[in-house]
Amino acid sequence: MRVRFLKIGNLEEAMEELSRFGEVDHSLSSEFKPEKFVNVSLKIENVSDKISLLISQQIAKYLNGDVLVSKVDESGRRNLIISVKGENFEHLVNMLKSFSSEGKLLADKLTGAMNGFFNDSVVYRFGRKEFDFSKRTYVMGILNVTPDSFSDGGRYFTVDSAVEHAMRMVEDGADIIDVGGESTRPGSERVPLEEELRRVIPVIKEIVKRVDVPISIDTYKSEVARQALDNGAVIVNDISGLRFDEKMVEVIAQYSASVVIMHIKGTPKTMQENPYYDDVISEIYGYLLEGVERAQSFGIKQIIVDPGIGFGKRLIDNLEILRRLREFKSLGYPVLVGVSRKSFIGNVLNLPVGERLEGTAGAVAISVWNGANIVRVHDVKEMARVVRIVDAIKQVPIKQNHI
Ligand code: 7PM
Repeated sequence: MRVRFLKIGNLEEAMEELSRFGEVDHSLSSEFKPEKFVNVSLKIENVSDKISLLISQQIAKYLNGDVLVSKVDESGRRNLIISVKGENFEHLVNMLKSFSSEGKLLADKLTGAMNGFFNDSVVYRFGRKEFDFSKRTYVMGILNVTPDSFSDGGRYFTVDSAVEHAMRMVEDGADIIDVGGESTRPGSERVPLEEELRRVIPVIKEIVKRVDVPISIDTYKSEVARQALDNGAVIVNDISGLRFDEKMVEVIAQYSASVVIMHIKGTPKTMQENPYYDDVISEIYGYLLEGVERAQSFGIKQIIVDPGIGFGKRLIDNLEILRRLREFKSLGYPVLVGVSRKSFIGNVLNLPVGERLEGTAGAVAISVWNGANIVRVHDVKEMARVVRIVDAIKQVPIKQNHI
């Protein structure tokens, strides 16, 4: 006799396990359905009393699952945690759909969250290149064009050497080049607009001629974004998640560009002064959702979300975000993560920035394992290898040899 726990996280894994089970004795078994071996647990926040009651009753009576319902808050809303079998999740969604307009809205959100969490069925087009996030994880190479850049000591701030570095990163496996002219290091002062433009625009002009990967501009200033997009950049990487400059969202929409919406608590100058969260994942999730809705309302299609490692977070927050990264996939958009050489790695290993390659590799591996679609890194050659081995272990693309 032997006993072994099975780790079945999704339908593919359930199908694979059942396919090697051999012949089933149907007279003694439940109905043969792989969905039954996958459990879905999720949190539903801020729903009406009516919907809460409906879900609670349905789960208790028909769906053979579990449900936790909070007391109503001041505005008459409740939070729920539900846990149901895969197949019953579908029943719940269908039941909600036909209940009311609020039910239909929730049903759509549940379906979206389900798809985001369990698959990566998103394909984006950046310039001439197609990014199929179900196929593999992509690498964004960091090009700092700041004289005080902490990680390359300002070695790459002349146009020529910046371009050379960009080309080298592409050779090493970068799928995107992220150009930034303002250090957002904790405590750093803002760079004047003219200075930021002087740093990034000549570099962007030159690298779009020389490399064929998409260029993103790392800025929270709409004028920098506008000129970068005008000169060939196609993605705006906004560390403020569209909040520091109210014109940013319009500019991105105007150029039909893509956007990275990142979470930050506070501003780069103040963010590490005593950050605190009651519920770090929930707070970041809410912030990103607001940014996503803002972008959507302006017609922006290609949205990427990023929890913003190190931007107003304590060590334990950064570690929890990486451990629970997959939760952000319920937003339904590709997830980007930037862990490269960051101080949380220095804090764990007690090592200076020049000694964080292995720590970065570990954090990148965990990010990819937990669902990151793009990793933003300095050490492209090494991290592209890390990404490839983790993708292989994850079976991305999924092995299609069962059933
Ligand atoms: C000094 C300190 C310079 C820290 C630069 C940094 C992210 C980002 C940065 C990120 C996205 C760095 C950071 N980090 N954009 N820009 N996500 N989307 O380590 O994590 O490069 S700046």
